Amino acid sequence: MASRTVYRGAVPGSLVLTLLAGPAHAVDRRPDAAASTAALPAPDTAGLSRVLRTALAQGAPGAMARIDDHRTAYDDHATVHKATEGVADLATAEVMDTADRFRIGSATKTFSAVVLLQLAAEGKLRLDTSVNHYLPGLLPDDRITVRHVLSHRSGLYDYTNDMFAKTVSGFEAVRSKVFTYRQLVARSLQHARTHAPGAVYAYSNTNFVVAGMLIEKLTGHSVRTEYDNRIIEPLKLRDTFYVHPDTKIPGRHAHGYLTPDEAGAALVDATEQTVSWAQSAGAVISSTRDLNTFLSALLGGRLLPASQLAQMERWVPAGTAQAYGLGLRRRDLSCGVSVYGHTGVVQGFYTYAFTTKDGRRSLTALANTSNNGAVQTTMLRTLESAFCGKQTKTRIPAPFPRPAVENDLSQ
Ligand code: REY
Repeated sequence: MASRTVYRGAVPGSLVLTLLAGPAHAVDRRPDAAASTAALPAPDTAGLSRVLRTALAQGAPGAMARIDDHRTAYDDHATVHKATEGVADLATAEVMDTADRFRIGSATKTFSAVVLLQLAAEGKLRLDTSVNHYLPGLLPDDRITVRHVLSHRSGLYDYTNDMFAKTVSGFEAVRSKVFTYRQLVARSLQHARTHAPGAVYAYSNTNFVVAGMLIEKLTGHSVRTEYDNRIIEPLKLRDTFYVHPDTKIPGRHAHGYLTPDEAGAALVDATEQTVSWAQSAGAVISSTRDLNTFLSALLGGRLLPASQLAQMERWVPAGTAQAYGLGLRRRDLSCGVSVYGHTGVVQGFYTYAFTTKDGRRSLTALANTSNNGAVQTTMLRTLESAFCGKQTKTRIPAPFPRPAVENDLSQ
């Protein structure tokens, strides 16, 4: 993708200049373990295929990955690596194809965060203001801010924990339901909050239901309209849709197969569902190409002014070798490279979508099953193949300078 500005909001003058400069002149604001994609080893494409085959051996009907590698900022035509294994549809034996669309689950959260950060750039939203200022009376604690919600530090219980305590019956109970955002928040509020506002990171879908409510309140439009106008149309993402509450994936797509909790039980075709239980937290449909384009544009500075992207990259610790910003996850790989994006889990689909600091090398990988921990762990290794290249033997990663993790959780 060319270094074209697509952000169309009202950005203060100096920020417009930064945006117009595009990725070729974008300035890294802080030290990073691998700021330049030129320094990355070539992707290990044979290793990538081996990882996908392992996912099949562990129970995924199919798996695929696409790497878009823009080696320099001036390189409009990326080198594309595609890998596929197995089938997109068990009934027809149609083989998996990287053009197949699929449900991206929580990678949706990055879309929601981008919309809100554009609204912040337009002066319509302040990150450190109480959610209740914008949505009076919604939450039981005025101290919960927009920033807490976008960084999973609100303490709002994740209502999907009890919704999907039983995997298949929980799914069947909601697959054709249409929820309002308020109904989902109400389910969360039946439980005590998990911690005080701002205290720690605790992943919860409730946060990005609140994000969807904020988008609709501040714009007067549905999240679908805002995703379309601010992201999908400007980036020409032809495989990306928000069709809620429609249940079908438009056009060519992979079927998703949910793994039951009972060992040996047959996979459940979960492709068709409203995804109303997730909406702005997880209901977007996309493709490997579009997710790579989206993340490349985001990290390349073409969706947000630099100051808003910097807010998105204020990290809080979020588990081993990872940190969370605002709707954006950072993963620290064994070779010393950090990558930025999101994972997604929706019934039948595991998604990994990550890009480099400069947005020039992106990977999206999908397995068309879920509720299978072995497959989920295996698919994480696609990141190592894509960004760390060939590694001769398994090694204990040496310590390397990581990008800063924010320890000041006070705000
Ligand atoms: C919901 C359960 C997962 C998935 C979830 N997804 O919160 C959001 C995300 C949108 O982070 C389901 N697991 C499965 C179970 C476990 O039902 N009992 O694995 O498909 O992407």
